[in-house]
Amino acid sequence: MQNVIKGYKWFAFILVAVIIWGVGAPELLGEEVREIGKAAQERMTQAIGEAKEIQPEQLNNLVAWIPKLVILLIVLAFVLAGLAAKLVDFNPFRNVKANTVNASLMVVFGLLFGVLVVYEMIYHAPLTLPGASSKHGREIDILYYITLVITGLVFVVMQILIFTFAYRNRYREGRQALFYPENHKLELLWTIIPAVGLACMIIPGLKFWYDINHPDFSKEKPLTIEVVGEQFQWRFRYPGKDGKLGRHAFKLISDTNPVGVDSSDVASKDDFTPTQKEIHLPVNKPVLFQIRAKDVLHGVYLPHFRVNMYAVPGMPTQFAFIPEVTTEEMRVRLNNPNFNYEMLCSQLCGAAHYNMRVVVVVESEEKYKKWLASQQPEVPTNSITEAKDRNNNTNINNATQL
Ligand SMILES: [Cu+2]
Repeated sequence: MQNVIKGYKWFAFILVAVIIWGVGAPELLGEEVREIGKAAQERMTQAIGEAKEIQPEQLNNLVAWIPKLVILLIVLAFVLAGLAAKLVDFNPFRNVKANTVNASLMVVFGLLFGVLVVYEMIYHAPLTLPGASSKHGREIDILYYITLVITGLVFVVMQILIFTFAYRNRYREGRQALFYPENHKLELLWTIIPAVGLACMIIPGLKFWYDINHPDFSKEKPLTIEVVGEQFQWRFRYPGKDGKLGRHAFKLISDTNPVGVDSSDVASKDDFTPTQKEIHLPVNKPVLFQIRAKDVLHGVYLPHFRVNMYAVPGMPTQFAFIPEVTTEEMRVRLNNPNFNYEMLCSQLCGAAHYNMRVVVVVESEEKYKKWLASQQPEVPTNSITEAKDRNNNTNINNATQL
């Protein structure tokens, strides 16, 4: 009782202090604060004027506020009831065993949580990616399922143990915790079991990742495509009939030569950039993306093929893969006539990051050849020699491959 009154005294003191500060502070702080205060007052008067003519949508906004107000009122009611109960020294929970109630609630929470996990896995399953459409992608899917099974098992077992122990070992009078300093068998167990689990995930991961990064091109030469990321689009360069991409140098980059192609290299003469915002790939042929970036970090991301590789300014990267399912086959498989493979940027590279989306068409050899025939080679106007003259820069050759 005494404490409650004491608390109110403090509350009254703070309230008075705030009022005095609110009234007095502008005087103390001077002209500037008075100006701000005046502007705020004007805005408020204006807002009140506008609020007088309530439009239907504003009425809807007001209606949307009702649940929040109700919640606020309930909270206030609880606070007031709590204060009142304290004042008259009334406690309805006096005879309730709080530890037992909390332990039981913990079990209820655990069960609800479990139901929610299962529901979530079923409800959002259709939003996950379909099976991989590339050779190495199927290996990545295997890794994914190994990890999912191991971590899933650990998750379920651990949750059951956590909630069971929270209930079983709740506080009860007269029971004391057991002092149990060491048990070598137990320590061995909880070291070896996680180690085996981790090894099952990491060893195949190392093997698959090595294979992905060391593709075997001895049997078949890959189709090499240059991918250049910039804010905010991807630029592609296909080799022409010679199958070779011409040299490039970042110092050659200009308005008319956006990826810095060296036109003095014969191999660059027949290179082309796809005319539409889509790239075409032949099915079952190895493709090698040679990746670079002009400005910031981007990420070459083709989720259906399980391809994801950084595009880093000043550091060329690459990714090789074999698309195995054509767009047409995928449309039938997913029963979705509008399905398209797509390539995205996996790094939040700036305001128009979303713009870095390109349709990827995987098609049969014949269709791919037809598409190739429809593309025009484009030769940029400047070459290394011209740039040398222009910049009078002798180091330009050193920069050729960056
Ligand atoms: Cu980007």
